[in-house]
Amino acid sequence: MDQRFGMFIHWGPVTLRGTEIGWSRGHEVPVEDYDNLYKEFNPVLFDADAWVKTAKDAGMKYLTIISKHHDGFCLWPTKFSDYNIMNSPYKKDIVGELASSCKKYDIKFCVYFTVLDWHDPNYPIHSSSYPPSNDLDPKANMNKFVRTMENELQEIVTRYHPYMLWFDGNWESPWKNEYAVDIYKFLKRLDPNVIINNRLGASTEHSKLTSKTVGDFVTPEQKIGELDMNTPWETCMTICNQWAWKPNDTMKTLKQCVQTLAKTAGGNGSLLFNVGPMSDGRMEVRQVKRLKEMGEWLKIYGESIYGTKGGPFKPNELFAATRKGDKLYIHVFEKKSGTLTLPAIACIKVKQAYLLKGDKINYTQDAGGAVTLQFPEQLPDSNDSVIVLELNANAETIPVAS
Ligand code: FHN
Repeated sequence: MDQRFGMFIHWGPVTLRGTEIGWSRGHEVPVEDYDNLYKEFNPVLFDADAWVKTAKDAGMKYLTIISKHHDGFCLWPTKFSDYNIMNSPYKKDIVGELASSCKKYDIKFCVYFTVLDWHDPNYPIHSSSYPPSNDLDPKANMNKFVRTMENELQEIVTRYHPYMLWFDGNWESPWKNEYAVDIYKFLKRLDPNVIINNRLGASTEHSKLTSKTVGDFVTPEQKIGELDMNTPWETCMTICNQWAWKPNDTMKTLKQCVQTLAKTAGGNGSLLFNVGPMSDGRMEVRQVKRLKEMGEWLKIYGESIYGTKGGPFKPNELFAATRKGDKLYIHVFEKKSGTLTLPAIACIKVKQAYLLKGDKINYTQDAGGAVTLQFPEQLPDSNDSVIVLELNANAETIPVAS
């Protein structure tokens, strides 16, 4: 959770069509076509170091690569399915190359792994639909399917030693929580330190803990999670709209990107920000540029994100707050007027206030503890200017303001 910001990468042969990974199978792309795209998949411009360097320059601390998505195609040389990268013209271990590059650039290497697999004959559902189809294939065999899953996960954990495993596709009826509990224990036996998200347990609820949750943190999707000081959470979100690459897809502005990160950290959560590389192996230049711009912001303001806690104030359109030790960081998104009055922080005194890496800020604090900040004529950053309040106590102990 202290890492706060990671790269998510959705990629595969589907990028040859620019449609959504998994879900376009049997819809925009007929199944027969989709399942044979790997025979044309040859991303000769793929450069693992370039992808990892893009993450590093963005200020990201971890990277999560799709090893297998709902379409069943494996981006690593697995012994347990012929439907893998070594049977494509490309014939290189994408997952392995990214694992080595992450090590080289000190980026924590993480792996996405789908539970459901519409391509595997032993998984009873073979078509992408939501709500899921109830037409279960009687010839399928879930026990064999779960064993294949264990074998493939053993390959991934013992070969690439992922820091975190990001499961997904846990909402269809063939998947039972018993399988999830067994797999969770199996993985923690393989590597007690591996972190596992909450999409292993059989559930459609991703944003909060439930009695059936199997995993270590919750995963709101395409929205910023609620402020929560107890349950670890990580929002996953696309820098464009589609998870896999789509030509001319709408890309988020720098203000949207920076404020999404700050509001996520302000909610005490982390952001897993998704990029969909192209079929030739390159990430779009405009997306790399946008990520670099986020990195420029973090070079100045990173102290107010990495290793901080969220709160005590709820993030909103005007500001969010993060905290570490005796420092409270106010992320100012918009200057509606010349001042900003914060909810009262009882019995705690503000010793001084200043722009992070900048000038002093004038402020008053009333008897009830409410602080009013005097904004300078011009705020240094129109996307998010950070004001530091040094307190006479540990900011992390302040209860969340109701
Ligand atoms: O179906 C997937 C989708 O393709 C994508 O992988 C996202 C990423 O979190 N998860 C699922 C939708 O909830």
